[in-house]
Amino acid sequence: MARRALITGITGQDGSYLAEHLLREGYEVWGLARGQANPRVSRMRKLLADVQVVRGDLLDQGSLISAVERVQPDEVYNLGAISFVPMSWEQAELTAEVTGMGVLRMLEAIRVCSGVSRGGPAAGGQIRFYQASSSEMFGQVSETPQNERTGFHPRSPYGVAKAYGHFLTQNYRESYGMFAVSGILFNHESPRRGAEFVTRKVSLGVARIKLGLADELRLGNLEARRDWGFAGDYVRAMHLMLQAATPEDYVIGTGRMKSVRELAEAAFAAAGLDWERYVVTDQALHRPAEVDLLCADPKKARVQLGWEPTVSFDELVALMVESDLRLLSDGGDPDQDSSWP
Ligand code: NAP
Ligand code: F7E
Repeated sequence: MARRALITGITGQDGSYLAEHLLREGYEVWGLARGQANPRVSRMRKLLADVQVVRGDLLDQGSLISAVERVQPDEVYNLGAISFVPMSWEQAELTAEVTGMGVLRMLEAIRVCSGVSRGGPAAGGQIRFYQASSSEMFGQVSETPQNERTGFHPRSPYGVAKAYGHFLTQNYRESYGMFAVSGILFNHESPRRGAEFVTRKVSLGVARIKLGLADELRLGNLEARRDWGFAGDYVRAMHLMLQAATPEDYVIGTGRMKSVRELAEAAFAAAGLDWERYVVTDQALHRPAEVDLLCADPKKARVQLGWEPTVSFDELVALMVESDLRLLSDGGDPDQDSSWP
């Protein structure tokens, strides 16, 4: 019988790549989707016709229990979150509820449905759980590169909520013997990235300028440095973590970092343009507390999981710019679900 996976955050970037990967691996894939008439669900269904949808919301404990009871998954991937860092200052409480407490609700749904009791011995249960932890937990970094033992100093309500979910996942592993792991993933991008994140904002900006639809691109802090990889590579790591013999947490990244300035330079160059003619910096796009740099040490994942990234920074930037040039030339509307500047 096919193994069954339940993915929260199925309408997001990672949800779509992970679903494709698991379908290729022969899984029966279920996506948890929220809302009564969520337009992202119908778009997801067009892209991923073989994914089955179960209704549920990370804010609603009962809905998660019902989803786990209905799907009877072998593996649960908790990718659902409010994931845009600036939004976490504007809606800090909601971010805590979805991105932080949502992890507790999902773990409780699994614990209850697996019959793992509070007082009894650490029996574990059969359902394997993946939590989408983030390099934003490192925040103001204490060492570079960052590995599984590096301490956390989150710099946003988002980073704080992710740290709660991370420690809780560890705690359920230690308290109940559950196979519950966190992937501490560094920034990963693709043509399916939300238009509010900087890589996609840049690739769309370049495409608009190239096609004569805009004449400038407004950005915030050009000096911030990130370790950017390709989302398609990173979802393979999520799956590998749940196939391991023992439940452990892993850092996933490329081990190379670039600045936002270098990102802009590479993206404009990919379209034959000089970035300095078009990029305008805007103080309003700076964050109340910035994460200056993030750079992964993915050695543990390479050695223990055999995981390696396959797409370089330059290849990633080129593929995003090419994709957005095609999308806009064909009259596509990438901003339909993004109201961020
Ligand atoms: P994304 O594109 O922003 O997707 C977020 C998903 O969460 C969407 O499907 C959204 O569904 C869902 N969601 C929001 N609120 C929800 C709620 N109350 N209940 C259930 N689902 C809800 O994020 P992503 O880039 O794919 O990232 C996936 C996960 O990895 C997130 O947890 C993110 O924080 C984490 N992460 C991402 C990166 C990265 O670089 N991409 C790095 C480290 C960690 P709707 O369509 O209903 O809004
Ligand atoms: O910003 C700077 C900004 O919004 C990257 C999420 O997936 O990865 C992501 O979080 C950097 C920051 O991603 C603009 O200040 C400059 O330093 O693309 P971003 P993020 O905040 O790193 C982590 C790992 C996650 O877990 C998150 O869910 O770029 N920057 N100018 C800008 N950023 C944006 N968005 N827009 C600008 O105009």
